[in-house]
Amino acid sequence: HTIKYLKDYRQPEYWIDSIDLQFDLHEDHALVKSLMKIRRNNEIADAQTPLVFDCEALEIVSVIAEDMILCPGEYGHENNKFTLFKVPETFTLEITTRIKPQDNTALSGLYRSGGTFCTQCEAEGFRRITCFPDRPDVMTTYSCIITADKEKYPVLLSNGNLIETGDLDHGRHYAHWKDPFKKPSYLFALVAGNLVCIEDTFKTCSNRLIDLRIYVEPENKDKCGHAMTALKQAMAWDEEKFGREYDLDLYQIVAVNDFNMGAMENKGLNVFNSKYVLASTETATDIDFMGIQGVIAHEYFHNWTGNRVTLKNWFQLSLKEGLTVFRDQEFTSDMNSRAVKRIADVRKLRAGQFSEDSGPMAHPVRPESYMEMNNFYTMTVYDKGAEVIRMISLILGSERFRQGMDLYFEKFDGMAVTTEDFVATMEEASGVDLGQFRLWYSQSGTPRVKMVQTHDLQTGTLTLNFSQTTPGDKNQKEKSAMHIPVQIGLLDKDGNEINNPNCGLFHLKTKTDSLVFENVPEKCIPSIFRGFSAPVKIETDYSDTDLAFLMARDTDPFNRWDAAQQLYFREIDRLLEKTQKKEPLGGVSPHVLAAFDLALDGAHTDRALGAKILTLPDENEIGENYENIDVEGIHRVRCFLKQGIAQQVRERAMAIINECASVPASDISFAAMAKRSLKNLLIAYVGSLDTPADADFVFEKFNQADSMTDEIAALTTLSQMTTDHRTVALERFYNKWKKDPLVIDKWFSVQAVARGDHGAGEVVKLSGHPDFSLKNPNRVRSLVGAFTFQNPMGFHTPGGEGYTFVADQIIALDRSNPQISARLVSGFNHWKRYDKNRQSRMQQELKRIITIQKPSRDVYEIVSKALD
Ligand code: HT7
Ligand code: ZN
Repeated sequence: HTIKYLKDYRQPEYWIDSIDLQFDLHEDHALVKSLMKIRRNNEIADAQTPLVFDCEALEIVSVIAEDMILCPGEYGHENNKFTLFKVPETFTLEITTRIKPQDNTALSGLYRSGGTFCTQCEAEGFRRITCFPDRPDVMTTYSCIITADKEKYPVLLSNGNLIETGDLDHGRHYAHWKDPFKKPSYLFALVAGNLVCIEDTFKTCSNRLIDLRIYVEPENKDKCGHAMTALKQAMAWDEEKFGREYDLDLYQIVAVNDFNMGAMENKGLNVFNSKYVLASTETATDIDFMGIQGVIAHEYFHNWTGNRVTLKNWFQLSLKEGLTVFRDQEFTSDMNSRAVKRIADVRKLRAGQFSEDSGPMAHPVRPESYMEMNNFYTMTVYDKGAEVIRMISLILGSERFRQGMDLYFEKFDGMAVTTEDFVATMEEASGVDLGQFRLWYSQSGTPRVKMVQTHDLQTGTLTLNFSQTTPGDKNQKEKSAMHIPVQIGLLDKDGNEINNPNCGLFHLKTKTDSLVFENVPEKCIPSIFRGFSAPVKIETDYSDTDLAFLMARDTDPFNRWDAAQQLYFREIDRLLEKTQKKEPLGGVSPHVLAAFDLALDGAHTDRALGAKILTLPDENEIGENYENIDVEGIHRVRCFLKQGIAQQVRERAMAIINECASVPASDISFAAMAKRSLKNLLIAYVGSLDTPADADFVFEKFNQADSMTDEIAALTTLSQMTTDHRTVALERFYNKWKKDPLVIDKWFSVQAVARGDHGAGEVVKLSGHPDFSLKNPNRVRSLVGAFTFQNPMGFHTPGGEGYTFVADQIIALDRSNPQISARLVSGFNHWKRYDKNRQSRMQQELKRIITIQKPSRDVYEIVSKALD
């Protein structure tokens, strides 16, 4: 398995000016004819330079160069490369390949999902369809003719515009598509199936009418409305906020059940995991509705950030992904609540990306090397990448940021470029120096920032002393100081903003620096990193009273939530120390209970934010604070804290639950979702008390639920209780929903994350359930993924049964779908942070995985880095 390095990047030796594809789809194979116009890149190649294309899992049927049939000896076909040894400066090449979509379990290239043929070409799937320079800097115009049986596959789709359709002999038919825009091969798509569509239109800012179509299986036709609304919202928002208009006359989305990721932004023909399209309030939760809105928008925004302006090479992945995540986060903030969206994103970043950044897979936002590109669709590239864009927009200010974006599109439309091109353009448009800021792209690891206050009440001088460090890792042993934007405000003792010239944006650029505020004669509290202005770990000298004050009074809603988190973390830490010393836990600190009580009052005015503030960090988020993770201790003290709070607020919680009960299931407005989230959070608190009366109460909520949000929330709470209602509810739920795969995924997940203290037995048993299958990625994620990543007690069972179970799944899955298999391996990445027993068991499983016969490149890369 070879490693590819950014420093080795060279331009392609041959350009492909156009490609005409013809697909003949049959039940047991597909024939792919590709006719290319090829031109030598004279900047780096000459007449001696062989033409080398990528190819994988292909049977080559024929090769014709300039109308001359070549025999096998005249071209090379080995080690996933197709070679022509000597070629003219320009020529045509026709290659016919035979592939087996029905046997393609990796879901990369052309494959079948149920009765539908579909493609997934990002990152390197096009080479599994035909021989081609499968790299994003080769941009080509595509035409595509599809022929197939008309009855089985009435719908034939590809990128761009439909040119012609017609009937053929033997019950077959064809469709001819042409995409006027040049694109890299990873954006090619084809779909053929028995699908129905819902249609709508969108009028653009220049009055062009765009046809919008969402294709699904016939039984799901009534579940596409929300996705269509989201698409139209996204199209309008991109015009308003970024001046970006859609460019083709047709925008198509297809939902498939078997998909490795969330969705794919193929030009004019997005292919989606059905999870991010289908929704009705009976079958989808509010979180699902939000997820659909975000992913539909994300893929739409790629049309400009990714498709029109694309990547020079895969090391630049964050150029499109970080930027597009930033754009979808801004969209969601504008459509719903900015504070709530920010909190959700930061929780994800802290739990997932910070942990990635401190483990064996740590890499910069712009990686320097990779073995398997699919392993680099990471939270660092996506979510830290989005944070980097957010910091640029903060440093430049929104107006100059917009000017920078306009210039970026103007300069690079139709080109394949780099993150450096992006940053340089931002500098050019704004005049701001981002020299040191570039480290955010090249240096891995999460910076730690410490803030210590000194306040001289006599002189009225408040000094905030900042220091920053980033721990060394394999990428860079010594880290340089970063340019860290710190958004700061000051609050007086009544919670009013103090107007001081030094409030606002502070640029921390050196290892230590101080910010001095004059004329602050009275006690005040600084509120720093407002809105989480930089993706760093923050340490402060706040007292518990300061945190409780910020939690109640900060004018920055994100920092109110963050203060609550810090308060919970401190309490957990205090309790954890007691458990480790085997001391009795006593009770929950009165100041924490008082702060919670106050927050419950505040939840009346903003329920969505209230629900976030009242949510305890989960066990993974807590574990992230410790170098050595005490699995049982964390579980125990978190339960203790939750129950302590529940006891205290039970009566008030009941009142709020009743108050929020009236919202109709069909109402998916943000206000209605907020009510449901607060209500269900409080039901979970009550349920944590686990008395028979509480069990009856939650069971009643389960039986009364008229939306999936309420139903799954009650089921989740019940499944963590000891009551017999648990079994009845799970069975009832299964029987009600057994025909709906997306709901049955939820049924598996609920059980996968519950009862960790009972060991891994239930999950092992569920993997033998007739509805469990390794063939469907959503199902694998819902059981094995949820267990591995969201059930620390179960996965880390001291006897090692959790590890063995997951390793068995990884090994089995690696033979069929390496991408999904490799994702699971990262559950073992932090093995060195556990006790000796767990360390040795996890290490043993990693070794077992890597010694199987021929592990895939995907799995090999993650395991070998974890073991290193
Ligand atoms: N750009 C898309 C990435 C993607 C993908 C990557 C590897 C393997 C399968 C995949 N499916 C989709 C999705 C996105 O970020 O929008
Ligand atoms: Zn994306």
